Amino acid sequence: MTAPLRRIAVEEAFSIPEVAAALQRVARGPGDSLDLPLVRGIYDGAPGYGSMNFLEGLLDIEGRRLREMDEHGVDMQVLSLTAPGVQMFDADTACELAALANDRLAEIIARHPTRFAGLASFAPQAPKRAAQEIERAITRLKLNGLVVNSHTNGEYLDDPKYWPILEAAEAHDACLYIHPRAPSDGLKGALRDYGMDAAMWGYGVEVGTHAVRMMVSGVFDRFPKLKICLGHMGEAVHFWLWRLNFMNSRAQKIGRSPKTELTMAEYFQRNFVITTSGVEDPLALEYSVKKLGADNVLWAIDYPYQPTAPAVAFMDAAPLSPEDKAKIYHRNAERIFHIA
Ligand code: VNL
Ligand code: MN
Repeated sequence: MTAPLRRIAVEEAFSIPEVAAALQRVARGPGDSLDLPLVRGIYDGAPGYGSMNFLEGLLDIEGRRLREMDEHGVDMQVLSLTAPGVQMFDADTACELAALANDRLAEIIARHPTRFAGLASFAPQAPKRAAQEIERAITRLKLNGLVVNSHTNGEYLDDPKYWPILEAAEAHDACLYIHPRAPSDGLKGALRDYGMDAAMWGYGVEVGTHAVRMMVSGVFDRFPKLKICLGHMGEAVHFWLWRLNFMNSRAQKIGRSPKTELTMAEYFQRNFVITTSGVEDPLALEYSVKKLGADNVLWAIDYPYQPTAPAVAFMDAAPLSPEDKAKIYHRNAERIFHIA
């Protein structure tokens, strides 16, 4: 028997009491954002979500979480402030809480440098201040990358007003994890019913749409070195590349899509990596590795929303070469997120 591979899980959610309290205020406020059912459930005890104890799992980082990591042989979690992050707050509150969350994250990592790494939060509501926070978080706090929870007030990162964020991410070689939140008001109509708002379907529609907007708009011609990470087996975008290519080149010819330097498949290959969070399907993994290459797939659990044991069992059992498994379990994470 060879020694077990180092296991680095890269989409692992946490929170801090100050952000949880601010989300409780959002939960008690008005509005009909599709994020509210989950926010009310987790942060204000509305029936349903409460029974799953997510809040305790999000807040207890150095106790319960480390014990579960030890129990299942998870060497490291790359932590990110849980969705919707700071993106439902006013700009000033969002900037303040993003910085506070980043400071706490850096403190946790300093106490457990072999067990935790972290992705920095920022407030897209204030793009210039967000770019400054990105710089601070990467250069001073030494965080490992960035997280954004998809849309902000119904807007997406292809919008030029957000380009200071993309510019800062690219300049600091900070991979931007586009994590889900519920679909924006523009998308939500058919997704309000039957629990389709959240992880079952709505999250993938939201983030997949976000990724396609960025590819089709030509943002990657402007920021060719920008790296985007998509969870949940790429939110299925790469299952769609053939059709995206075909129809986008047709749309470019007839003037419906902007001209781009590369094809959609080339952007996906150059500018994206994906993770296995919450999709423990061997066939989906096999397709992903064949389509994108083993260098572009990273392992994740999606703690505390997904149980750890099956995520480990899934990757342990995956029919991959030892070389490819090492890439997916840890080497790609070390490269993409600058982990020693
Ligand atoms: C869920 C899953 C929620 C993964 C998440 O963030 C997440 C969920 C709020 O099952 O509700 O990252
Ligand atoms: Mn997640």
